[in-house]
Amino acid sequence: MTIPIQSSSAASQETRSTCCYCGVGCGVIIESQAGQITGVRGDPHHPANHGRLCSKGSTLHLTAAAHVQMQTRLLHPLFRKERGAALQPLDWGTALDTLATRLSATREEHGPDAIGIYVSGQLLTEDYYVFNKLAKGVLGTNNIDSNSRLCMSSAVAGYKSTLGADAPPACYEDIAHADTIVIAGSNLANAHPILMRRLEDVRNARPEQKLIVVDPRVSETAALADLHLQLLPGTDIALFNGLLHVLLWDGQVDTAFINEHTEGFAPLRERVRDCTPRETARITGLCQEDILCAAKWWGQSKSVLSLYCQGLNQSSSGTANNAALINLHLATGQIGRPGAGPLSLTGQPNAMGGREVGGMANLLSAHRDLASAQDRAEVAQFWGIPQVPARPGKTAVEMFEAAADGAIKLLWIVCTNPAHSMPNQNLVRAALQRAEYVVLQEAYANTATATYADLLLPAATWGEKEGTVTNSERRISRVRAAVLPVGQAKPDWQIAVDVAHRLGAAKLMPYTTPEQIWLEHRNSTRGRDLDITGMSWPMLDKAGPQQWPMPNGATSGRARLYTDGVFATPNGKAQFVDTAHQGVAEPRDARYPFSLNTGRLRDQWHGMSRTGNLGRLYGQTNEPQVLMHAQDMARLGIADGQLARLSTRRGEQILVANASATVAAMQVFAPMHWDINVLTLPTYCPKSKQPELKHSAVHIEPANLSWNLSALAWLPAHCALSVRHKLQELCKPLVYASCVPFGHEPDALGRLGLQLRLAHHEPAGAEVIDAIRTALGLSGTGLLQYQDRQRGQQRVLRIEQNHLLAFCLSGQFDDQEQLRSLLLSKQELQGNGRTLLLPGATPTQPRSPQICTCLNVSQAQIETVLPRISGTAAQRLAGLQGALGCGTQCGSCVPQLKLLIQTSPMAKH
Ligand SMILES: Nc1nc2c(c(=O)[nH]1)N[C@H]1C(S)=C(S)[C@@H](COP(=O)(O)OP(=O)(O)OC[C@H]3O[C@@H](n4cnc5c(=O)[nH]c(N)nc54)[C@H](O)[C@@H]3O)O[C@H]1N2
Ligand SMILES: Nc1nc2c(c(=O)[nH]1)N[C@H]1C(S)=C(S)[C@@H](COP(=O)(O)OP(=O)(O)OC[C@H]3O[C@@H](n4cnc5c(=O)[nH]c(N)nc54)[C@H](O)[C@@H]3O)O[C@H]1N2
Ligand code: SF4
Ligand SMILES: [Mo]
Repeated sequence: MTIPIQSSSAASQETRSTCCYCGVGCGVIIESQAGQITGVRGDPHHPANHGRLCSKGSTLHLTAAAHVQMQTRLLHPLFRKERGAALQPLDWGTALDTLATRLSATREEHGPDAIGIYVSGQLLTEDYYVFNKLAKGVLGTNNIDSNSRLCMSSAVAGYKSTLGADAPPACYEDIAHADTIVIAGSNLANAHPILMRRLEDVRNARPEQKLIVVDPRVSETAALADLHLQLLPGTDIALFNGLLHVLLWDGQVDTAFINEHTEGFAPLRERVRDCTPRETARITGLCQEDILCAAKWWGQSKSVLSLYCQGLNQSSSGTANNAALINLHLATGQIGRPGAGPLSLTGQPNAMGGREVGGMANLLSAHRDLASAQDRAEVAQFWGIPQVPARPGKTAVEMFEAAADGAIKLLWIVCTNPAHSMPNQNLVRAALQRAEYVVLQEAYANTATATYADLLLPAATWGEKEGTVTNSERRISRVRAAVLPVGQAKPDWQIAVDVAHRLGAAKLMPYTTPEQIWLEHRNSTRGRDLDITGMSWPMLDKAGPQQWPMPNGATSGRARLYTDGVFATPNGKAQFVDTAHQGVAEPRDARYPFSLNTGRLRDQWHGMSRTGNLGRLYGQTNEPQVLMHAQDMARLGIADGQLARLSTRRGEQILVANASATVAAMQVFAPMHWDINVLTLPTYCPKSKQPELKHSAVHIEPANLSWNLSALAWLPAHCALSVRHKLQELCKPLVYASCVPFGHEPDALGRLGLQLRLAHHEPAGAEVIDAIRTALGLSGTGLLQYQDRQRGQQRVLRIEQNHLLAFCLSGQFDDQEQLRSLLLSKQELQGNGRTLLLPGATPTQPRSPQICTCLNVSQAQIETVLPRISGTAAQRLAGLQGALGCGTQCGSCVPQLKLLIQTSPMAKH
């Protein structure tokens, strides 16, 4: 089947590409007109999504709207004369010369290992390939690591230590074939929504399929499980070993498979001898019946598929967590067949591609190992250089530790935001400050890391770049440019090549197109487990995405690996790993009695540089938040929505506390999209060096801040995001400051909303408050104002044509809800609005979270309609969809709709 790559009519053009968010790797069709992206829809021919997109993918074009780009993108190179000085523009030639000179000087003075390059699983394979070659082949250092260290390195180490190669053996189709699906430490509903849609389809078609979810939290995914194993944090190995114990006891292991295709079972069998259901229940906090039930379903199913992600990976025993789950598959022969296997979900769109080209401190091209002299020699020969350095490179956490110690002098950060996403931020920020030269290659202008950069290089991004990515099921898709990069932005590979040329390495980097880079990468895979010598660039263009391996002569890629029972180890046998329960690195104690878990929201992406520019993507959660058990909040005297102070051994942060039945007592959950990594722990798994971002011990108390400010305003969309940035900078010194957009922008009047909430120990200075009011259109004439010195309150409103346009309350108040809902609803005011100035005006309902992003349907609306809809859960869902339209567009909110249906009774007649 030939799929047109690009089609155009006189007015508009369509370009096939790939979504730049998660590792599902959905195909998109980008619509553009006159060099501007105007729309996006799912590619019906793409095998990952068959035309569907989630709430993030389906709003990609809005993030590329001209007014958003102009206010948020990095448009040309910038530099700082000295630390703390303002950024100034410079031309590309000077920027590249400066960087090349700095690199050479650092290498000369301190040796190549004084340079650290920190890259990202969001780079395309070709970008990644060039950066890896630049570090290891040109600069002569292995100090190149990736944010994949925070994400997939435990999965890599888990696969290699058991199956022999870093290759997920199953594929998405297996979701449809499996009799039992085990989702462990993955919140599929939020983090891989289109796979969740596939799973929902299967559950509708085959209700007998069993779903087990292993998660300490009632995540959106766990809530839909047939069996939710709500274990204590960090006890997965105990659970998996306990399941193996029961399977052995019940004679449900596959002895023939173990004998023929594996090694190392005896010590593991010995290990799990004591892992009785009772002991397992004691460690995991689960009840024995649930453990026995899970073992029964696993043992009696023809096919078991497991899907897993950061709940297993981000752990000080991350590699062992992965191996313990893979052990179960090997012991029961649940691998290499349709519907069976351990399928690690990749987080970022191209974490897989990065692993393929060896873009980490311990890896080399085409799944080679830096520790192996033979692999190093092969790569050196392939590149035509005398040698690849043997000294191990520094992994992410080690790299920032070395910069904080002064050993690494120059940091080149590409397509990641370490001042947000690395654990133990106080150390990371000290490292960025101490490093002599920090280069940030970014698509967006205002990320947390930009504050520390001496040189900012503007990168082209989604919609503007050409290359390839590989998704979670080993499928390589083309990424295509629909428009030219904004401003002076350049593709990442191009920037690396330009610098290499200035370092005298033009011969090693002769590339002028991504295709040339991909061809070199392809050749490096010849004879390796990920051999793609049977693919070609025109084939990817004509026949669409392909799975690896696909060696020369093959007519298609392989959907499943190890179907013949031969594994990627030297003797072809898979290895059991003797995994022992270790628990979390920082257990709770009397001083830090809560366990802090972190993870993802459905509509936001990491540091929010892209998703955070759309008002509609804050509909679900619009403030830096921590979810707590209601009883814990009551005991600590924290009311719902109040600010709480969280502190760990490393730092403290103020967050809005919200009561939630999804977290167990003494456990709390904070979305990773806000600045919470001042709290988290850098301790890492000794094998994978992946840090334990999911668990730290935390103390919580009411924040008790006496001064507050709450402001909302409708602003012209062409300036609202710039105002937001200005406010964020202005309010940085305050202990709590949050400023986010709201609304389906731009509205009919071309406006976007901004919401500001501040809190501090003492009143902010008059000049700060004046600046805030000016930025929000609350200065000058035509305002309504009220000051109550006694109660320390100030209220300012702007009303135009009988509509509330903006308000700001400061001091002590607790009655902003009425103003809020008036402003959000754009209702016409009765009278002149003066009554709105009075404190304690009529209380109204608090804000109801938005559930459906596409159609802007709130939880309150759903809860009003639901009691009137009767029938089975499926009928009520259909009724709800019919009544309000929610969940009928991208479907990302369907898991939440199901939850609301579960908890909402039908009206009695
Ligand atoms: N919307 C959205 N989607 C994304 C991303 C995003 O930023 N936003 N990021 C992408 C990336 S890079 C990644 S890596 C993936 C991450 O995808 P996931 O790993 O699915 O997402 P998380 O929310 O980080 O964590 C998953 C779950 O692990 C659970 N967990 C915590 N501790 C434990 C434990 O000890 N054991 C077990 N079994 N579970 C535990 C958490 O409660 C959480 O529900 O998402 C990708 N998709
Ligand atoms: N507490 C806690 N912390 C975590 C996690 C957690 O679960 N809990 N998860 C960890 C995980 S799994 C991950 S993957 C990391 C993610 O952490 P980061 O990598 O820091 O996350 P992003 O915000 O996606 O950063 C990518 C940056 O690249 C920029 N960008 C986008 N496109 C391009 C491009 O084409 N070129 C260039 N040069 N730049 C571009 C974006 O603007 C963005 O700022 O966070 C980790 N941190
Ligand atoms: S599931 Fe959503 S975020 Fe992930 S690739 Fe598909 S559309 Fe993009
Ligand atoms: Mo990730």
